[in-house]
Amino acid sequence: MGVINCTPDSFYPGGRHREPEQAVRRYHEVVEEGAHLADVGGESTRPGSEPVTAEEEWARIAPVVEAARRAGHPVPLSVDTTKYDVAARALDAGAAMLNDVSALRFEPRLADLAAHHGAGLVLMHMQGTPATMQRDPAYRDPVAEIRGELATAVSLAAARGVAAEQILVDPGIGFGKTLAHNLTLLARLNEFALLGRPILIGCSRKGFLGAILDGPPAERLEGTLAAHAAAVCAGASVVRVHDVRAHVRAMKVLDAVLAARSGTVSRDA
Ligand code: HH2
Repeated sequence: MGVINCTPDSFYPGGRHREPEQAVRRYHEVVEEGAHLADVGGESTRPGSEPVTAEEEWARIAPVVEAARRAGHPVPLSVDTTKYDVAARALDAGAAMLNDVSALRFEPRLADLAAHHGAGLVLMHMQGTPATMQRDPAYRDPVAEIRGELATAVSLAAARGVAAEQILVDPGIGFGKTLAHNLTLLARLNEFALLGRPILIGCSRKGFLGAILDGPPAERLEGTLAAHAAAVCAGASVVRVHDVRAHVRAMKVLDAVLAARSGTVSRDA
């Protein structure tokens, strides 16, 4: 899943596409570089960020939503939003998926929209809100608690008419988690398989990698690839990334190794 952030303030400066032309160009690059999904967002959710209005958020992403429609949706378009109006307009304009970083806590009606449109729905765990989430996050057992909250969100979506096949789950790396929490979630990602839904993971250039590598977001590509490889080995189906080309190449090798492990490739091939 290739990220297109139409924002002036995302945590990774290299991923900020504030001008409409820049964002549209990035959309086409993401597709060309081999992404299977494109995820467009118009509001940063970095720690300490403040929300923008629905009007502003829609104005930011609309050029990309329109470009995807004009291109005939070469890959499904996902919209990273927690707002009903933004989600409704994007789905009406052809988006195929909602990426909700609040797992229906901020706006339960996103489930109604996903049900009505037959759209995909990513339910991502966050403790608190972006403004507060990194102020001393705490869990007794992060895996058990986060899995439990995701199970509740999956049930809520189902109760509002979303079919199980439409739902993906995401433990929300960096969203109300310490370095130790993030590492535990990655190390025990296989335990989220109990939810019975595909797992999406987003480690791309995030702060926990900076804590390990002692470098800014611009210097976290190798760390991102390592974390995503570990996540896929532990069962992740979708990785949300800023660097599509590098991931397509890395995942091609990983897929080949995993195919050999599962015996789908002959030893002589
Ligand atoms: N991470 C970010 C945003 N949306 N969605 C899902 N499902 N999973 C994630 O891990 C995730 C997400 C944060 O990254 P980014 O969009 O690059 O930053 P910002 O929120 O500062 O724009």
